[in-house]
Amino acid sequence: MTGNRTFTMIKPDAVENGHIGAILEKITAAGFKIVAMKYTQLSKRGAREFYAIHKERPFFGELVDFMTRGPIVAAILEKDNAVDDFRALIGATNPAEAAEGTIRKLYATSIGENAVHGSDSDENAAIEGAFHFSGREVF
Ligand code: FUP
Repeated sequence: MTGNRTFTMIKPDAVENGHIGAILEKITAAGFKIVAMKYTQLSKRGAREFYAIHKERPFFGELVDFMTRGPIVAAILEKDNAVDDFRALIGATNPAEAAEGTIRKLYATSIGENAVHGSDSDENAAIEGAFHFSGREVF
């Protein structure tokens, strides 16, 4: 069974470059409803926890530095088949490999600074949503 919610972040590069509005427009035009949303900034500790699955990877330090260097928009989105449909909307991790029209193709600059996050499973969507929206009935 596939769930109907996913979690996203508009990352510091896209916020710095003024793409919040355009990215939210793409998201809502694709049929996602915004269930919860906030403009916030990750602490180093928070970023290390959020990306703990990558802690042994060579890019981990850069990833934490990048994700904490400025504000982000965190949101929970709702749509049928949310996780897979949102991954399709954002495109491949590396924008050079992302399909035309995807958010990363349009707004990401590199594999490290790739504009948006999208959960990769229903289980992670619930964990990541709860990380940012603790205390709310979002899943
Ligand atoms: P995705 O699920 O598409 O966000 O990609 P991953 O979970 O594989 O990677 C999470 C984040 O780690 C990426 F958004 C950016 C960063 N990353 C790098 O900086 N270099 C890499 O080679 C792979 C990922």
